[in-house]
Amino acid sequence: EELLHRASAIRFPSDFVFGSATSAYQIEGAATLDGKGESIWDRFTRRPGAIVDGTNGDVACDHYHLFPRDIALMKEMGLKAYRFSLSWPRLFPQGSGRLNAAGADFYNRLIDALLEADIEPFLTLYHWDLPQALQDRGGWYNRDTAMRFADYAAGAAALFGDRVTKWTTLNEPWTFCWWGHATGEDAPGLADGVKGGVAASHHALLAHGLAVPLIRSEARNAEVGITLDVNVTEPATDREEDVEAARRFDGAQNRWYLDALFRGAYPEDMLDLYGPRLLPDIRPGDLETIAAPLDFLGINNYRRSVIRAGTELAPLSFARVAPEGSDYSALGWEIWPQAIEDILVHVHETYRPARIYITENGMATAEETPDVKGRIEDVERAAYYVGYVEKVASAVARGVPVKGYFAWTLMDNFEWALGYTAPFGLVHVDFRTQERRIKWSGEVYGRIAREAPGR
Ligand code: PNW
Repeated sequence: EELLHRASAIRFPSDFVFGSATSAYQIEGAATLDGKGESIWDRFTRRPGAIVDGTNGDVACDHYHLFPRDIALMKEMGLKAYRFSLSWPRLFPQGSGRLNAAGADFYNRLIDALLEADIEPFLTLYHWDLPQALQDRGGWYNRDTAMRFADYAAGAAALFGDRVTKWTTLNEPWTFCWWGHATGEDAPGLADGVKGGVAASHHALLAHGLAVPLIRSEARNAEVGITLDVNVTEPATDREEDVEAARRFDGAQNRWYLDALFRGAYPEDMLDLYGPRLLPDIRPGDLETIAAPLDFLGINNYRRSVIRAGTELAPLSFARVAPEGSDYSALGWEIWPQAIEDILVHVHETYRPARIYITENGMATAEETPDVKGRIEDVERAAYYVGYVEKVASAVARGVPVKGYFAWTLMDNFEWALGYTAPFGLVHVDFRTQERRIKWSGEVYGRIAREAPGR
């Protein structure tokens, strides 16, 4: 097949790692077992209408019990790294204070099994499942949550830092701050507009900055980074109002985080746009804390953002445009492989992070069922991976220091507000039986993982 030929032609440096990514709430299940505390997603999924199919992550992929099988699948596909997150309330049911020993035991067994299988753990501390106990005290609106996160990070680094060297503080602050606090589509489900998104973002970034030096001092040889979902943003037309809307959107999603982390300052145009009425309590020294030097930047990229002037989230006042003639995933996300090369080159040239990992990239389809031969022939997803990985290779060839790539996601799982209706996996999961089977995309991606580095 043509796709397999293209997959086999991809070349990367020999130290480039291919892996897959997941997050705790989306796969673990065991939501109330062994002393785990409640998270904001446990709570939010109970809200009528919050999740399109009325489901939740109570069981999900039952990875809590089935992780040895999941590691065997990674091994079968030839993956060399695994990006996963810790459930904060599984370790600290109240958010801080008492450690739940059974939670620590679970992650110890997971990490040991990964190392045994020669798969490098890339650990993320926060992938959206805030302890509900902290939400009850204001969550990311409360500056104290940043201090609690720092305690949690130090605790986790002390527990696992003898074996884990790759540490990521937050996954996608833009997404969890804005979708959780501005639009309310994600937990904790607050629809407080721009003011909510910006306030949550500042405390999340502060949490990150406070955690960085603590992870370095508690873990051995730690490399510390953060993962952002940054998108190339293009105006839909060259009309002044669309160009301005695209600049505002880029300011909110990309520059707010990148400028703070890499330049120690929020972008002036965004400070002006938000003004005293919408800006949170930003204290002297906060930006210095946030701009703690990083070992790597994680980039999640799925699509590009084509933006025109509109009515969403005033005063950002934008609308998303779906360019004609493009292909779209089942979620209506534009498939545009060039976007991943463009964003890598742009971030490298503008901010010069020491190293970059693509920490997520992947594609949703409609729900899939095995054919008569028991196979899932997800050709579109396989083509998506080949197309995007080719563009990551071009970025490397252009001198961008990309050191690894993680497919989102290892296996079909709980896709947040979309429940189980939007599978992204390299591996199909039958949620009635917990049976797993590697899809065609998993075979193609496995070929890339095994063959592309160092040839
Ligand atoms: C990521 N967008 O979120 C998350 O990190 C994952 O947990 C999630 O399952 C995955 O992407 C797929 O949705 C995103 O609008 C949410 O482009 C939204 C976007 C991208 C990523």
